[in-house]
Amino acid sequence: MLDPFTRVINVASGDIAPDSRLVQRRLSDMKGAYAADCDGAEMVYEVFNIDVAQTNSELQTCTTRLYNGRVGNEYYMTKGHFHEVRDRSEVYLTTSGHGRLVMATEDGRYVVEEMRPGSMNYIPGGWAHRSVNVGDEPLVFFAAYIGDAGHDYGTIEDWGFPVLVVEGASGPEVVPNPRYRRT
Ligand code: S6P
Ligand code: ZN
Repeated sequence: MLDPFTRVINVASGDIAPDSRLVQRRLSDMKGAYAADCDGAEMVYEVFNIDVAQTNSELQTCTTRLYNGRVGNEYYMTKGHFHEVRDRSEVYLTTSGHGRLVMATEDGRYVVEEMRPGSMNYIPGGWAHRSVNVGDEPLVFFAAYIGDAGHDYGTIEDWGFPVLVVEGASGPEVVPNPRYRRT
């Protein structure tokens, strides 16, 4: 049995003290995610994980710091994934910045929700999810999900999401993804 514990989250930066496991995604890790080519060492996002046993009796928790920027007209975003165990749900709480949460089912339905400080986004089982930073500062959010969920990145790498969030003439626009399921 796990002993209770406490961590302190910097809600502005997403940093977790005293310790966490850091995953970093740079432009070079995002090849194929955008319509335009991307490469290089520039950081796109960082995930600070609090590791517990990956069982359905525990909750995995983490923060994500998604930087602001664009590749072509597409905003910086996370890779996005289904949970490997498809029916595992998740909640996000945004603590800083401004984003969109793109969610999609395997049969092509999609929902796009706002992410602002204080927004709690509930991601039901079966919905793939990707966060997009549409603001001009880092987007920071806390996530909690069922411990044995796992991550299926391959399906999204193959299919993409049904819609993209792009910079339009007067701000962010949600447009159909011309590459959806064309692999
Ligand atoms: C985990 C949760 C988030 C993401 C993180 C990075 O289930 O949805 O912590 O892992 O925002 O996104 P991605 O798609 O690279 O895992
Ligand atoms: Zn997830």
